[in-house]
Amino acid sequence: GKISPSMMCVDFRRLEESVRAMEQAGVEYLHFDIMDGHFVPNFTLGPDFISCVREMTNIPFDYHLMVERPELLLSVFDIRKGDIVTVHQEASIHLQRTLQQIRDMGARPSVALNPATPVYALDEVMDDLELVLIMTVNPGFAGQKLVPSTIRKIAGLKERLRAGGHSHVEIEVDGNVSWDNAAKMRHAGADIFVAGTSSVFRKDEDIQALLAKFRSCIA
Ligand code: S6P
Ligand code: MG
Repeated sequence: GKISPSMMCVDFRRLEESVRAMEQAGVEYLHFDIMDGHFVPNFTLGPDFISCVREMTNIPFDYHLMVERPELLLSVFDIRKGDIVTVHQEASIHLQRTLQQIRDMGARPSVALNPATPVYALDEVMDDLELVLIMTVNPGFAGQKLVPSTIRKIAGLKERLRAGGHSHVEIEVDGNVSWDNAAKMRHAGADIFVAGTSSVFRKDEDIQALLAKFRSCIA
């Protein structure tokens, strides 16, 4: 499995040293939660912060847009070849066109599903995406508890991808990916794991040691 640490959980006073620790641990992506106060009742990271991290590292970015009409905001971010750009199915009216726009930017198109959104909502865009992000909590905040039905949902998606000839599509999981939940999600078929306060971001604990432990949970 691949690791994508959630940057909204970083101690911002220690941003640069945290990024170095993630480099040392060989994380595959950095996960940026972008919230607009409309699609979700919270505000988080914006383009200036993200560009600042871009100057520190070459780790590919994993943009998670929890915003209404994400297609109108793609141009404000420094999106590079190989980055993941995830938009929510529930927030995108012209989803196919938005995924095409992301692909045209050289990035990896991805769609997120809230816990209440069924996987069949993606049937008509399967050829347009490279990843599906299964939200295992309702989006908006770090530190929430798993919605249990989402574990079954991961397994259901895995099977649907296989049956439809889309096995190359990766499954990312986001929300309460604790040590225990990570193992369950791995078993259900997840490929990319967002690490947050449930695992690697803990006050006064060594992030590098926690990342190594996380890696072993998803191996
Ligand atoms: C939630 C957001 C997530 C959180 C992550 C935090 O809306 O999309 O990426 O940052 O879930 O991890 P945890 O372990 O605190 O749930
Ligand atoms: Mg997220």
